[in-house]
Amino acid sequence: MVGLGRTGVAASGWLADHGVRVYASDADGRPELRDVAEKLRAKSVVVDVGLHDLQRIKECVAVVVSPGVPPNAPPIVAAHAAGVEVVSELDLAARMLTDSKLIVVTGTNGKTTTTALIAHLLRAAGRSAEAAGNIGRPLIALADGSTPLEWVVVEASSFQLHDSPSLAPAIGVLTNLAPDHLDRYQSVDAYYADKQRLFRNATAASIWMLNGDDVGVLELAKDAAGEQRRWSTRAAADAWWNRSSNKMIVGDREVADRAQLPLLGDHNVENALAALLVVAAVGVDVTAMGRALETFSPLPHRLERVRDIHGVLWINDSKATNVASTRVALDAMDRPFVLIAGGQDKGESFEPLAPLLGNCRQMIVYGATAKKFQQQLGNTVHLIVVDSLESAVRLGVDNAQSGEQVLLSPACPSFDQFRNFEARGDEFKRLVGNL
Ligand code: UMA
Repeated sequence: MVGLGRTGVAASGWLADHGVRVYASDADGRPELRDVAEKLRAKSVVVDVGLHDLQRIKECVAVVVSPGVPPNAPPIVAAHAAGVEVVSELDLAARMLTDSKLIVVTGTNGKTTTTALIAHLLRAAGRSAEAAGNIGRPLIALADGSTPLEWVVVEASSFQLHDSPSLAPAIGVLTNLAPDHLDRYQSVDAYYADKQRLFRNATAASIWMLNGDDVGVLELAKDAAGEQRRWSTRAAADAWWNRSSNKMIVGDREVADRAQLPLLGDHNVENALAALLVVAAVGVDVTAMGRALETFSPLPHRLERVRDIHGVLWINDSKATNVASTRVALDAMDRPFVLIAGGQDKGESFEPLAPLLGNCRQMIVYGATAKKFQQQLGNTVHLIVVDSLESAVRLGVDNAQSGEQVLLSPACPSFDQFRNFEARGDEFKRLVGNL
């Protein structure tokens, strides 16, 4: 097992519990890995923290790779050179979940909400269903030998798809495509090529749900075997949003009113249409799904309303780790706002944000990309550079006026100052909670 984050711990533990001899290692020597190592050693896993023993890795029968470990990392290069099969934890788990049908959701943005919505709607319809994968719960956790689920809804990142040769979704969903992860991929095309691996085991029985408004999505899917259905927020499609009546429609049925969806931003209508298309394909009566949409709880860190303080609404969108995701958030702002952004540089240009900053009264930037924001957007918007998220929140309090919003939507990964986007969002909520 290469990498000992959430995935590595779950997969190593599962394999050891099932009688497999496991060597697990993590290049990082951070203190919390010592506890992790002790727990795994108690299951007879051989563990190295702070190094990968490449010789051992070359002698393994297979390597399970964590999503955050890039293909050019020394342990992966060594495994390939020695002819050792390299698979993702997702692939390992999918091979074990033979009694469940898989719904696999990928795309640049919207995949977590769509995944959670599908599982929620299926459960509301009385089906047994759970969500797992990139959403934060390793898929292997569902292969625990208990009563098999009818449906497993898997959020798959491009990193996970890269090493998942046996993943064969009954239903696959592609939400949208935009440049992302350019710190890991040499080109946008290489990133899209990993997304296209969703279709690699397509058969005539496969069903693909596609964003009909995204030409890149349609292009990527065009040669995939199976049936293709589309959703649209612009024109009639298999599922679509009729803006004049404000209804979401599946086939010839009006399923719900836009107002029944308890989520900020019209991009969430797209996510809801995708989810409705999926449950309709499963055979659920979609006319009952309007009520089910109403009971969906918004996910943390995605346009999450945090608090209203003296008429100023604070919104946590820490999950926005790329420009496309922040564009979606800006599009959802319906009143003047202060924007907080910044973080690690993953090579993207911030200029595509400019056309959406008309209502932005002030932009506060921090972190490794602060100067880059200033260079690229300093002439478009009133922009202030600060040293930390905490300083940004303090400045936001001083400057936001009643009737406005303060939005944290960083457009960057968090790793320059935080463990991950969840830690960044939690810190934002803590700071806002203390105001
Ligand atoms: N490491 C090595 N050697 C290396 C490089 C890294 O040992 O050469 C180690 C790191 O020190 C780290 C581990 O490998 O300890 C990598 O772990 P990981 O980053 O894969 O983290 P996990 O905790 O296993 O989380 C992963 C996903 N993380 C990533 O894809 C970066 C989580 O997605 C996912 O929820 C989890 O598996 C459960 O399936 C997070 C994410 O940011 C949410 N995903 C990206 C996104 O949504 O944009 C793709």
